[in-house]
Amino acid sequence: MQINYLLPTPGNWSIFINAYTGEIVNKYNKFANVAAIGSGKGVLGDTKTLNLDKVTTTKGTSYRLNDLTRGAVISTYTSNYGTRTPGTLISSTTTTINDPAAVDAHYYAGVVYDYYKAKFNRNSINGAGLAIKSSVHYSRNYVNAGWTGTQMIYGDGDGVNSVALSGGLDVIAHEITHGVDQYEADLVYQNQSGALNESMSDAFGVFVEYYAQNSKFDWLMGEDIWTPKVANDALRDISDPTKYGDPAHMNNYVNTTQDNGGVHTNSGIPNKACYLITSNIGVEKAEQIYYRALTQYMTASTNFSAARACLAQAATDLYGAGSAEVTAVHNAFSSVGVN
Ligand SMILES: [Ca+2]
Ligand SMILES: [Ca+2]
Ligand SMILES: [Zn+2]
Repeated sequence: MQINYLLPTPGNWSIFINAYTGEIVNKYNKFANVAAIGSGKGVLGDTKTLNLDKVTTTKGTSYRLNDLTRGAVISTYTSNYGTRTPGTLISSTTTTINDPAAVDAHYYAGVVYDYYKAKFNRNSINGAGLAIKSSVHYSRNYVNAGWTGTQMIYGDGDGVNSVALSGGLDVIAHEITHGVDQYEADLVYQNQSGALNESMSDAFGVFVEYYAQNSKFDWLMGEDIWTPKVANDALRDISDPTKYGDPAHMNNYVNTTQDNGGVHTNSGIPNKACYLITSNIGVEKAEQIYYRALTQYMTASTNFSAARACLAQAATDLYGAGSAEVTAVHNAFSSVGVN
């Protein structure tokens, strides 16, 4: 199974997910669970209200990271510093959840669910209420996050390069968008289609933060979790990919076999186009164009040039042929050398 990561991984290996599902037999399954409210501190120390469920058994009451309030159940597990997924559903004997990485993974998954529902009337990752599962404490000192094909995984970081990766809303939006992509265009995670896959995830990372964290809007990926001792940096800059060594024009396209053909590098080219389009017509039109292109026009093999055509067609559908929005798409791709 191919895992779509937030960051390049050393080498080019694909992880084969063990056939063992990690599902723990629910020893409470004779007992009904009901929705409950709790709270906990996130990775950056802020307190968040959490949707939990409550189960009472002969052994007592427990509150679990199962959000029953949305059109899809959102569940947050721990891999317990190993690599099994999903691992163990996180629970507490009180309504306080003392696990910052889990608090943010759970809360932000809800925010991203709400974004896709509010903006596009999409019910979860597959558009049909697919359960949203996340596993935190994946491996040890792990500086990455991923979409495994069925769920999200989040490392705790190493404390130097990053803190726990679920602390970034854009990171979680990025990973969930890999899931959305899988059920829509299903862009092959290699070369140009792979870089486009990465770019779509970065774009929705920006769009989701605009929706939910408007007062601290930015064009950066991962600024909240990256290098805790270094201020004002990030993993990537959508507005200026070259700031972190990524190309922003086809003249600088990187031909490599690393990182599935540089999917986290060459994403800078469509990222720059996304920045140019969005800064021209605004997030609220850009996100509609991007979503329509991803769900109606892009296919597994869409490359940068085809992406331009898909986005232009989506803009034509939404705003009319010859509209300023269509022109914005064409001008942006022309300026990054994609015709
Ligand atoms: Ca950001
Ligand atoms: Ca930093
Ligand atoms: Zn990714």
